[in-house]
Amino acid sequence: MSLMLKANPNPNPNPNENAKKTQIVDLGNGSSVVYVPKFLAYDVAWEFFNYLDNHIPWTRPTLRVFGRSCLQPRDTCYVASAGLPDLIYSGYQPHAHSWDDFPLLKDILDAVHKMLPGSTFNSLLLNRYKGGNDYVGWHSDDEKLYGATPEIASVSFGCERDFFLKKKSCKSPQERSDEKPPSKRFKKSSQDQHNFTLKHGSLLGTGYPCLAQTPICDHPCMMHQ
Ligand SMILES: O=C(O)CCC(=O)C(=O)O
Repeated sequence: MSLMLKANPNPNPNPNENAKKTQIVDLGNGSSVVYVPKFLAYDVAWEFFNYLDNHIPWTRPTLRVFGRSCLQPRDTCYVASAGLPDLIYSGYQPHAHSWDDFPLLKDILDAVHKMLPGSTFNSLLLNRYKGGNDYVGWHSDDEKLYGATPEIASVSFGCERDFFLKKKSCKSPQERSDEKPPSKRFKKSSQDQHNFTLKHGSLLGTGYPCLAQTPICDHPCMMHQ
C-alpha cells in the first residue's frame, strides 16, 4: 500500500533532525531522490496500515489506455486540497475527497512536510496493491495540474516493494502504461535506471527536477513505477 503525495514546489532549505537519517541518491542532471527507510516507527506504520485498509473508500476504476478499456491493476482513492484543478488520467477522473474526511492522512501529511522541509504537498493518491499481480505502470506524473516541476513523496505500508525510476525517452507516450506489468519492462543493466526497495513505514521523495523538464525534451524526463 502506498500514499503518493503531489506538490507545488516551494523550496525552503531548513534542515531538521530527521533529515540526517535520510539517504540521498543523485540521479545526475541536478536531480535527486530522498529515501527515509524508518520514516514511521514499525508499529505505528502497522496501525496506519490497518486504518487505511479498513477505512479508505477504495475503488478499482476502469481506465482507457491506448484506446483500450482495462481495470486499473490496483485499488485507489484520491484526496486533494480545495480549489485544485481536477485530476484526470487515462480517461478517469477520481472523486477528490477532502483531507478533513481522513484526519490520519493529515497527520501523515504533516510528518512528510516536516521530513522534507519546504515541501507543500496538496494532493494524495492512495494505492492499495493487494498482491503480486497489482502494480502501477511507467508514468511521469506530468499531469498539467502538477505544474512544470512535479514533485512527489511516496509513503509505503506493508510488504517491501520495488520502485523503479528511469530516464524517459523523448518518444515515450504521455499516457500511463498501466496494462504492462513492470517485470517485463525493466532493464536492470542501464545506468539511467534506479531501483529502490521501499520498506514498510518508509518515505521516498523526489527532488528537483527529478520529474521535471529537461532542455532536450519538452516533457518530464523521468518516469517511475
Ligand atoms: O505506489 C507508489 O509509490 C507509486 C504510485 C504512483 O506512482 C502514482 O499513483 O502516481
